[in-house]
Amino acid sequence: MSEKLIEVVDTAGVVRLTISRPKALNALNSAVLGELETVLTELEARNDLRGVLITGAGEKSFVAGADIAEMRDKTPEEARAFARQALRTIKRLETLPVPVVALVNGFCLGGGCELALACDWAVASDNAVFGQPEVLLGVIPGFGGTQRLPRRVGPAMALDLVTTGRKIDANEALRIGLVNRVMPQAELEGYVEELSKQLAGNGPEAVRNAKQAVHDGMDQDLDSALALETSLFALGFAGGEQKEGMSAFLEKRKPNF
Ligand code: CO8
Repeated sequence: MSEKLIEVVDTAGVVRLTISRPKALNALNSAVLGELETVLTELEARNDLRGVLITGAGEKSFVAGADIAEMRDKTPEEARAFARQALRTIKRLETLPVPVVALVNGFCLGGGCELALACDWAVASDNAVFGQPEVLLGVIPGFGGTQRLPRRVGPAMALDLVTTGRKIDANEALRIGLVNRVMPQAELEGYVEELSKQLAGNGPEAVRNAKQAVHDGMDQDLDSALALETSLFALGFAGGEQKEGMSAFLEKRKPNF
Protein backbone atom coordinates (compact mmCIF):
# COMPACT_ATOMS: atom_id res chain seq x y z
CA MET A 1 0.00 0.00 0.00
CA SER A 2 1.31 3.48 -0.83
CA GLU A 3 2.17 5.76 2.08
CA LYS A 4 -0.38 8.32 3.14
CA LEU A 5 0.22 11.90 2.04
CA ILE A 6 -2.08 13.18 4.77
CA GLU A 7 -1.67 11.61 8.20
CA VAL A 8 -4.72 11.88 10.44
CA VAL A 9 -4.63 11.66 14.24
CA ASP A 10 -7.83 12.14 16.23
CA THR A 11 -7.73 13.12 19.91
CA ALA A 12 -11.23 13.42 21.37
CA GLY A 13 -12.59 15.10 18.23
CA VAL A 14 -9.60 17.39 17.68
CA VAL A 15 -8.05 16.13 14.46
CA ARG A 16 -4.47 16.73 13.52
CA LEU A 17 -3.63 16.56 9.82
CA THR A 18 0.01 16.23 8.78
CA ILE A 19 0.95 16.87 5.16
CA SER A 20 3.56 14.24 4.56
CA ARG A 21 5.85 14.60 1.54
CA PRO A 22 9.02 15.45 3.43
CA LYS A 23 11.37 14.73 0.50
CA ALA A 24 9.76 17.64 -1.38
CA LEU A 25 9.39 19.74 1.80
CA ASN A 26 5.67 18.83 1.77
CA ALA A 27 5.03 20.68 -1.51
CA LEU A 28 1.41 20.49 -2.63
CA ASN A 29 0.84 18.44 -5.75
CA SER A 30 -2.50 17.22 -7.08
CA ALA A 31 -2.17 13.91 -5.22
CA VAL A 32 -1.74 15.71 -1.87
CA LEU A 33 -4.65 18.03 -2.63
CA GLY A 34 -6.81 15.06 -3.69
CA GLU A 35 -6.05 13.17 -0.49
CA LEU A 36 -6.66 16.28 1.60
CA GLU A 37 -10.04 16.72 -0.06
CA THR A 38 -10.98 13.10 0.72
CA VAL A 39 -10.05 13.62 4.38
CA LEU A 40 -12.04 16.87 4.48
CA THR A 41 -15.10 15.07 3.11
CA GLU A 42 -14.87 12.67 6.06
CA LEU A 43 -14.41 15.51 8.55
CA GLU A 44 -17.34 17.51 7.15
CA ALA A 45 -19.65 14.57 7.92
CA ARG A 46 -18.66 14.41 11.60
CA ASN A 47 -20.88 15.91 14.29
CA ASP A 48 -18.30 15.20 16.99
CA LEU A 49 -15.54 17.28 15.39
CA ARG A 50 -14.10 19.88 17.81
CA GLY A 51 -11.14 21.31 15.92
CA VAL A 52 -8.61 20.71 13.16
CA LEU A 53 -4.86 21.34 13.36
CA ILE A 54 -2.78 21.20 10.22
CA THR A 55 0.98 20.87 10.02
CA GLY A 56 3.81 19.54 7.85
CA ALA A 57 5.89 16.41 8.39
CA GLY A 58 9.41 16.85 9.71
CA GLU A 59 11.12 19.75 11.40
CA LYS A 60 12.11 21.73 8.32
CA SER A 61 8.95 22.57 6.47
CA PHE A 62 5.25 23.23 6.87
CA VAL A 63 4.62 23.39 3.10
CA ALA A 64 7.24 24.81 0.69
CA GLY A 65 4.61 25.76 -1.88
CA ALA A 66 2.78 24.23 -4.77
CA ASP A 67 4.81 21.55 -6.54
CA ILE A 68 7.04 23.36 -9.02
CA ALA A 69 8.01 20.18 -10.90
CA GLU A 70 4.36 19.35 -11.45
CA MET A 71 3.53 22.90 -12.58
CA ARG A 72 6.43 23.59 -14.94
CA ASP A 73 4.96 22.13 -18.12
CA LYS A 74 1.33 22.99 -17.55
CA THR A 75 -0.70 24.81 -20.20
CA PRO A 76 -2.82 27.78 -19.05
CA GLU A 77 -5.89 25.52 -18.95
CA GLU A 78 -4.09 22.89 -16.88
CA ALA A 79 -2.79 25.62 -14.56
CA ARG A 80 -6.36 26.91 -14.15
CA ALA A 81 -7.60 23.41 -13.29
CA PHE A 82 -4.80 22.95 -10.75
CA ALA A 83 -5.50 26.33 -9.14
CA ARG A 84 -9.21 25.53 -9.00
CA GLN A 85 -8.55 22.17 -7.34
CA ALA A 86 -6.40 23.91 -4.73
CA LEU A 87 -8.86 26.76 -4.17
CA ARG A 88 -11.73 24.31 -3.71
CA THR A 89 -9.78 22.19 -1.24
CA ILE A 90 -8.49 25.17 0.72
CA LYS A 91 -12.00 26.66 0.87
CA ARG A 92 -13.35 23.40 2.30
CA LEU A 93 -10.67 23.51 4.98
CA GLU A 94 -11.53 27.15 5.73
CA THR A 95 -15.25 26.49 5.99
CA LEU A 96 -15.10 23.49 8.31
CA PRO A 97 -17.50 24.48 11.10
CA VAL A 98 -14.83 24.17 13.82
CA PRO A 99 -11.61 26.12 14.48
CA VAL A 100 -8.86 25.25 12.01
CA VAL A 101 -5.34 26.12 13.15
CA ALA A 102 -2.09 26.04 11.17
CA LEU A 103 0.93 24.78 13.10
CA VAL A 104 3.71 26.25 10.96
CA ASN A 105 6.81 24.19 11.65
CA GLY A 106 9.29 25.59 9.10
CA PHE A 107 9.08 26.77 5.47
CA CYS A 108 5.68 28.25 4.72
CA LEU A 109 6.00 29.51 1.17
CA GLY A 110 3.73 30.14 -1.77
CA GLY A 111 0.86 27.67 -1.67
CA GLY A 112 1.93 26.76 1.89
CA CYS A 113 1.42 30.34 3.05
CA GLU A 114 -1.90 30.37 1.19
CA LEU A 115 -2.93 27.19 3.01
CA ALA A 116 -2.02 28.76 6.36
CA LEU A 117 -4.00 31.89 5.43
CA ALA A 118 -7.13 29.79 4.99
CA CYS A 119 -6.81 28.57 8.58
CA ASP A 120 -8.58 30.51 11.35
CA TRP A 121 -5.26 31.31 12.93
CA ALA A 122 -1.66 30.20 12.74
CA VAL A 123 1.04 29.43 15.27
CA ALA A 124 4.67 29.28 14.15
CA SER A 125 7.87 27.72 15.36
CA ASP A 126 10.69 30.24 15.65
CA ASN A 127 12.48 28.72 12.62
CA ALA A 128 9.47 29.31 10.35
CA VAL A 129 9.98 31.25 7.12
CA PHE A 130 7.07 32.84 5.27
CA GLY A 131 6.72 34.30 1.81
CA GLN A 132 4.90 34.47 -1.47
CA PRO A 133 7.87 33.93 -3.80
CA GLU A 134 5.81 33.25 -6.93
CA VAL A 135 7.13 36.28 -8.85
CA LEU A 136 10.60 34.75 -8.59
CA LEU A 137 9.19 31.87 -10.66
CA GLY A 138 7.43 34.16 -13.11
CA VAL A 139 3.89 33.65 -11.79
CA ILE A 140 1.54 35.15 -9.22
CA PRO A 141 0.01 33.37 -6.20
CA GLY A 142 -2.74 31.08 -7.43
CA PHE A 143 -4.10 29.47 -4.27
CA GLY A 144 -5.76 32.61 -2.86
CA GLY A 145 -2.69 34.59 -1.74
CA THR A 146 -3.53 37.81 -3.55
CA GLN A 147 -6.90 37.86 -1.78
CA ARG A 148 -6.50 36.30 1.68
CA LEU A 149 -3.09 37.88 2.42
CA PRO A 150 -4.33 41.52 2.09
CA ARG A 151 -7.38 40.61 4.16
CA ARG A 152 -5.06 39.28 6.91
CA VAL A 153 -2.19 41.81 6.88
CA GLY A 154 -3.53 44.76 4.83
CA PRO A 155 -2.96 45.57 1.16
CA ALA A 156 0.35 47.46 1.53
CA MET A 157 2.11 44.65 3.37
CA ALA A 158 0.55 42.05 1.06
CA LEU A 159 1.80 43.93 -2.00
CA ASP A 160 5.26 44.25 -0.43
CA LEU A 161 5.41 40.47 0.01
CA VAL A 162 3.72 39.46 -3.25
CA THR A 163 5.61 41.81 -5.58
CA THR A 164 9.09 41.40 -4.05
CA GLY A 165 8.80 37.71 -3.20
CA ARG A 166 10.90 38.41 -0.10
CA LYS A 167 10.88 35.92 2.74
CA ILE A 168 10.14 36.94 6.32
CA ASP A 169 10.96 35.23 9.59
CA ALA A 170 8.51 34.16 12.27
CA ASN A 171 8.91 37.33 14.31
CA GLU A 172 8.06 39.56 11.35
CA ALA A 173 5.11 37.27 10.58
CA LEU A 174 3.98 37.80 14.18
CA ARG A 175 4.43 41.58 13.95
CA ILE A 176 2.30 41.90 10.79
CA GLY A 177 -0.44 39.61 12.12
CA LEU A 178 0.19 36.68 9.81
CA VAL A 179 0.55 34.41 12.83
CA ASN A 180 -0.84 34.67 16.36
CA ARG A 181 2.05 33.17 18.32
CA VAL A 182 5.69 32.14 17.87
CA MET A 183 7.39 29.53 19.98
CA PRO A 184 10.45 27.25 19.89
CA GLN A 185 9.72 24.19 17.76
CA ALA A 186 10.08 21.94 20.82
CA GLU A 187 7.15 23.80 22.44
CA LEU A 188 4.71 23.26 19.57
CA GLU A 189 3.70 19.84 20.94
CA GLY A 190 2.84 21.35 24.32
CA TYR A 191 0.76 24.02 22.60
CA VAL A 192 -1.07 21.34 20.61
CA GLU A 193 -1.92 19.47 23.82
CA GLU A 194 -3.14 22.60 25.59
CA LEU A 195 -5.18 23.78 22.57
CA SER A 196 -6.67 20.32 21.98
CA LYS A 197 -7.84 20.19 25.60
CA GLN A 198 -9.38 23.66 25.31
CA LEU A 199 -11.17 22.87 22.06
CA ALA A 200 -12.37 19.48 23.34
CA GLY A 201 -13.58 20.97 26.63
CA ASN A 202 -15.50 24.05 25.46
CA GLY A 203 -19.18 24.04 24.48
CA PRO A 204 -19.09 22.58 20.96
CA GLU A 205 -22.17 24.40 19.68
CA ALA A 206 -20.91 27.68 21.11
CA VAL A 207 -17.54 27.22 19.40
CA ARG A 208 -19.21 26.45 16.06
CA ASN A 209 -21.58 29.41 16.41
CA ALA A 210 -18.68 31.72 17.29
CA LYS A 211 -16.81 30.67 14.16
CA GLN A 212 -19.90 31.12 12.03
CA ALA A 213 -20.55 34.59 13.48
CA VAL A 214 -17.03 35.79 12.71
CA HIS A 215 -16.79 34.22 9.23
CA ASP A 216 -20.24 35.13 7.96
CA GLY A 217 -20.19 38.53 9.65
CA MET A 218 -16.94 39.56 7.94
CA ASP A 219 -18.75 39.51 4.59
CA GLN A 220 -21.61 41.74 5.82
CA ASP A 221 -22.11 45.36 6.86
CA LEU A 222 -21.82 45.92 10.63
CA ASP A 223 -25.57 46.15 11.38
CA SER A 224 -26.35 42.92 9.49
CA ALA A 225 -23.39 41.23 11.14
CA LEU A 226 -24.53 42.31 14.62
CA ALA A 227 -28.02 40.96 13.85
CA LEU A 228 -26.38 37.67 12.86
CA GLU A 229 -24.52 37.63 16.18
CA THR A 230 -27.79 38.20 18.09
CA SER A 231 -29.46 35.31 16.23
CA LEU A 232 -26.61 32.94 16.98
CA PHE A 233 -26.39 34.16 20.60
CA ALA A 234 -30.10 33.47 21.10
CA LEU A 235 -29.83 30.12 19.34
CA GLY A 236 -27.34 29.11 22.01
CA PHE A 237 -30.14 29.19 24.59
CA ALA A 238 -32.15 26.61 22.64
CA GLY A 239 -30.05 23.54 23.45
CA GLY A 240 -28.79 22.08 26.70
CA GLU A 241 -25.29 23.44 26.36
CA GLN A 242 -25.97 26.92 27.76
CA LYS A 243 -27.94 25.54 30.72
CA GLU A 244 -25.10 23.15 31.55
CA GLY A 245 -22.40 25.84 31.16
CA MET A 246 -24.16 28.40 33.34
CA SER A 247 -25.34 25.84 35.91
CA ALA A 248 -21.80 24.51 36.24
CA PHE A 249 -20.51 28.03 36.94
CA LEU A 250 -23.16 28.65 39.58
CA GLU A 251 -22.63 25.22 41.15
CA LYS A 252 -18.83 25.75 41.17
CA ARG A 253 -18.06 22.68 39.07
CA LYS A 254 -16.66 21.99 35.63
CA PRO A 255 -19.23 21.87 32.80
CA ASN A 256 -19.77 18.58 31.05
CA PHE A 257 -20.48 19.40 27.41
N1 CO8 B 1 7.93 22.18 -5.36
C1 CO8 B 1 8.57 21.03 -5.65
N2 CO8 B 1 9.65 20.60 -5.00
C2 CO8 B 1 10.12 21.36 -4.00
C3 CO8 B 1 9.51 22.58 -3.63
C4 CO8 B 1 8.35 22.97 -4.36
N3 CO8 B 1 7.66 24.08 -4.06
N4 CO8 B 1 10.20 23.11 -2.62
C5 CO8 B 1 11.23 22.29 -2.35
N5 CO8 B 1 11.18 21.22 -3.19
C6 CO8 B 1 12.10 20.09 -3.24
C7 CO8 B 1 13.41 20.48 -3.88
O1 CO8 B 1 13.30 20.45 -5.28
C8 CO8 B 1 14.33 19.42 -3.32
O2 CO8 B 1 14.13 18.23 -4.04
P1 CO8 B 1 15.42 17.31 -4.47
O3 CO8 B 1 15.99 16.87 -3.15
O4 CO8 B 1 14.81 16.20 -5.25
O5 CO8 B 1 16.33 18.19 -5.24
C9 CO8 B 1 13.77 19.17 -1.91
O6 CO8 B 1 12.44 19.68 -1.93
C10 CO8 B 1 14.55 19.91 -0.85
O7 CO8 B 1 14.60 21.28 -1.22
P2 CO8 B 1 15.98 22.10 -1.28
O8 CO8 B 1 17.11 21.20 -1.59
O9 CO8 B 1 15.76 23.27 -2.21
O10 CO8 B 1 16.09 22.59 0.24
P3 CO8 B 1 16.80 23.91 0.78
O11 CO8 B 1 16.82 23.77 2.25
O12 CO8 B 1 18.07 24.16 0.08
O13 CO8 B 1 15.80 25.11 0.39
C11 CO8 B 1 13.65 26.17 0.17
C12 CO8 B 1 14.52 25.15 0.94
C13 CO8 B 1 14.19 27.59 0.41
C14 CO8 B 1 12.24 26.06 0.71
C15 CO8 B 1 13.69 25.84 -1.35
O14 CO8 B 1 13.40 24.45 -1.51
C16 CO8 B 1 12.72 26.62 -2.16
O15 CO8 B 1 12.97 27.79 -2.48
N6 CO8 B 1 11.59 25.96 -2.56
C17 CO8 B 1 10.61 26.58 -3.43
C18 CO8 B 1 9.78 27.58 -2.67
C19 CO8 B 1 8.79 28.25 -3.61
O16 CO8 B 1 9.16 28.93 -4.55
N7 CO8 B 1 7.50 28.04 -3.34
C20 CO8 B 1 6.44 28.61 -4.15
C21 CO8 B 1 6.03 27.64 -5.23
S1 CO8 B 1 4.87 28.35 -6.35
C22 CO8 B 1 3.45 28.36 -5.48
O17 CO8 B 1 3.31 27.82 -4.43
C23 CO8 B 1 2.33 29.17 -6.12
C24 CO8 B 1 1.09 28.43 -6.30
C25 CO8 B 1 0.32 28.99 -7.46
C26 CO8 B 1 -0.29 27.86 -8.20
C27 CO8 B 1 -1.05 28.34 -9.37
C28 CO8 B 1 -1.80 27.20 -10.07
C29 CO8 B 1 -1.07 26.53 -11.20
